[in-house]
Amino acid sequence: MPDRSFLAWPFLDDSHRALAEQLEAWCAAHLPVDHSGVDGACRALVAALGEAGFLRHTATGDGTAPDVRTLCLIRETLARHDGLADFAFAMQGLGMGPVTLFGTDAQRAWLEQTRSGAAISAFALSEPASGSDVANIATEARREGNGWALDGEKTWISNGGIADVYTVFARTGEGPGAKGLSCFLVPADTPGLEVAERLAVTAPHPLARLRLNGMRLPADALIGEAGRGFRIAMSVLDLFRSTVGAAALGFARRALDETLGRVRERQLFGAPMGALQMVQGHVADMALGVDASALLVYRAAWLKDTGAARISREAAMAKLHATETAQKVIDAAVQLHGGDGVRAGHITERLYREIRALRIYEGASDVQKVVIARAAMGG
Ligand code: COS
Repeated sequence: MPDRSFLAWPFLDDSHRALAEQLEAWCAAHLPVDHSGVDGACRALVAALGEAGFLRHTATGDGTAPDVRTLCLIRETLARHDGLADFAFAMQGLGMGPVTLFGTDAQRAWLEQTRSGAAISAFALSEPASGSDVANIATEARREGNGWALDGEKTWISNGGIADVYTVFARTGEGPGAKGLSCFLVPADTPGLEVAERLAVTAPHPLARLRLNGMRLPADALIGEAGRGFRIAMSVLDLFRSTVGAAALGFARRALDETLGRVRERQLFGAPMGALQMVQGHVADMALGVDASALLVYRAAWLKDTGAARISREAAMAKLHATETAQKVIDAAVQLHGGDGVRAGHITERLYREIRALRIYEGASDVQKVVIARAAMGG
């Protein structure tokens, strides 16, 4: 059983502690699922998480931000049990993030569906030539008649191919670079929206490159104001970046927990492995890394929940530290499991594959360093 002492920290309150108990019991009964068909597994996970009521925490439905500590707690718990369950949960929040924070009442009607598990959502920001450099988005949205026509390409879109609804960022040209972007709500059956390619990655999940081919949208598809798309994207990422750190924290806790079992049971040189100081050194580094990540993740989440206007710096620190540390913790777990650590299907081998992408998506570690350095230098 992983260390749960963090639940007593002052960043969390009794509602979080009750939710942690409820979710732990649900995970023990339902996870992990079979990952052999990721589309079907994700659809089933969204439906199950919706039915159990957990997806209602991905958005509020009244224009306010969701409780970030709740998102973090759910993500770290799901990730500890099954990375695909964490993915299915998280994308419902990220995909609908622009609608949750900036949508009209009519647009927010979609939230009833994504919060119940009746619809799957996706966040379409990245492009082949614009991943870290969001201000460089090339997809174009032109005003046409009463609405918009969009042309371009989006890639690395999680849930691409299985989503029922997308939030899509495009250049509308009110100003140069970051000042000329807008965000749109796009049902998956919109003519001109095509899945150009499904993408296979280290830890498989639904992922696609999308082509927008003269895609027509009505005027009311615009989310927030035209020209505010960059700020919308950054506000959504500010909210969800600490939750990526939370998922990494869940993977790291699982790796530590598996390692503690291993070093207690495995005999080496006539004694349990854990008696060796070399092994204790690894265990100490892993435990310290996990706690430091948890402190940064729940600090960022608590700040947002208690009214901070912007948490770019704290969310960047949480994501950077938790994902980089989880990679090291999991690597140590693989090492201490010897041959089993790299055996296909072993929990440590799975964690080793699961963690890698988290250092890249929703802002690569390098981008988080830019955000932190700019904040530290006051600009
Ligand atoms: N909230 C609100 N506004 C923000 C903001 C935030 N978190 N971050 C920046 N802005 C505003 C800035 O204040 C600035 O406004 P003014 O022009 O009025 O001064 C404007 O947006 C442009 O900001 P900035 O100059 O910092 O933009 P850059 O082009 O330098 O980009 C980075 C900054 C690199 C941090 C940004 O592009 C980024 O986060 N990239 C990673 C994207 C990412 O996560 N991709 C993954 C896709 S989702 S899986």
